[in-house]
Amino acid sequence: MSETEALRTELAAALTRSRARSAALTDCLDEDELVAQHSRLMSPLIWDLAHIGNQEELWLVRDVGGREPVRSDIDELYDAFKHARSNRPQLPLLGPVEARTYVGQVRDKVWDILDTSPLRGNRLEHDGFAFAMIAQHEQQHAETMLATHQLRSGHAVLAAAAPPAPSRRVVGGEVVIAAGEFTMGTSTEPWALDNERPAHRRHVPAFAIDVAPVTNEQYLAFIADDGYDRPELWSDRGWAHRMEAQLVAPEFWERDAGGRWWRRRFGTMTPLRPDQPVMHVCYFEAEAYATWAGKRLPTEAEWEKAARFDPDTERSRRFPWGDADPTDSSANLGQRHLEPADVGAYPAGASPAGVHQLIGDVWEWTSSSFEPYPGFEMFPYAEYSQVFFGGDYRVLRGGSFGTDSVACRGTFRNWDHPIRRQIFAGFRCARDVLDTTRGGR
Ligand code: AVJ
Ligand code: FE
Repeated sequence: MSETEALRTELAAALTRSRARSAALTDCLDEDELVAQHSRLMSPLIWDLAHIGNQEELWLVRDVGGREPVRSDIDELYDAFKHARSNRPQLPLLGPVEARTYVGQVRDKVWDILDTSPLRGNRLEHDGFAFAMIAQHEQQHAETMLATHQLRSGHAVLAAAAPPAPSRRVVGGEVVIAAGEFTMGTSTEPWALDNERPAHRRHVPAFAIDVAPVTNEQYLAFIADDGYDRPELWSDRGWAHRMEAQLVAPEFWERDAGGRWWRRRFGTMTPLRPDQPVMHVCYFEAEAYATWAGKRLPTEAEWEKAARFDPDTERSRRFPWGDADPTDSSANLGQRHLEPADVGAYPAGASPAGVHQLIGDVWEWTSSSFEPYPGFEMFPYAEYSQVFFGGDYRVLRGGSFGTDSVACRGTFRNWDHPIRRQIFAGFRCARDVLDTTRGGR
């Protein structure tokens, strides 16, 4: 098989996998649940599905393929910038049957277009970028649909195997990353999105970073020490939000009469697992916990250096474990499990410095706002990244158990408002250290 044919096969596999997931997340619910508003923060699931098809039509059928529109009458309905999520249930959306027909018609044309694209030449087709961008888009919406599933009330409809048990004790550990430059971002990763580019050198002062994400048990100690009632632990904005939203624990946590904590997970109540990364906390809660622990959140550059920098070769890897794509033993990705694994469950995925579970399990809040890298070039559309730069967003890194590997790598950047808790986000802490090594400043 030629390299181009291997690439075509890989793109087809990514597109098939994303569609199987979108179908599984929508086929398991009745029509009324597909059109319902499960939360004002989310779209009806059936909006996500048709929006996935519409983006695929815009980029692959019309732009790459140069074909006639499948449906030009619905572009406006599925333009994410025309209608707020909370208003989408009121729109004259395609019904479940129509939406499924639509995405199927678009996909049929895409198979034909993928078969005939040279997968090189113009920038959109080069290395299959546009096809991979659409697979990433569908998987990002599938993760959003998974968050909608978590928000819906009613009986459980999703099932998956339990995550692997830990094989290392990593709670409470931290490692020091020496001061120095490293290469952040990428100019060579073929399917990296515009905000991950270009590769550039960054000097990062020495810092210490937690070996694992903060666990439920660690977070419980913060709650038990009145963390939610001590304004001095919170930023001004964080405290104002904590008061207004009456935050007392992570979202989906419930305490029974005996004082025992439970977590609602996709319609099932389960006892809180002590060594599992804490999840469904907003940025402000993460920040307050870090202050309580005598630490702080890592910057985005610190997170990426911990995840990618190999001190032996002084180069940045694609992933903490090296350049190979993720496998089932390196990271908890792809909704193989419906929750994060306990910390210490993926020793094969650790970085050279011994930092665990940077990829998969939970998205990790960083202290950085979402900004372009030096030399940023918008591609192929401003509404993916550019319009969000300078807004009220914090960067999240690393992906969750619900992130597909096509939309996850050491350079991948996610972002959300600092008050959001419905995403599968947790965090790890960092702190300043005095640098004693050569080259430190
Ligand atoms: C990168 C996850 C913030 O869901 O708003 C989906 C991804 N962009 N459709 C989002 C996205 C356009 C985006 N995030
Ligand atoms: Fe979208």
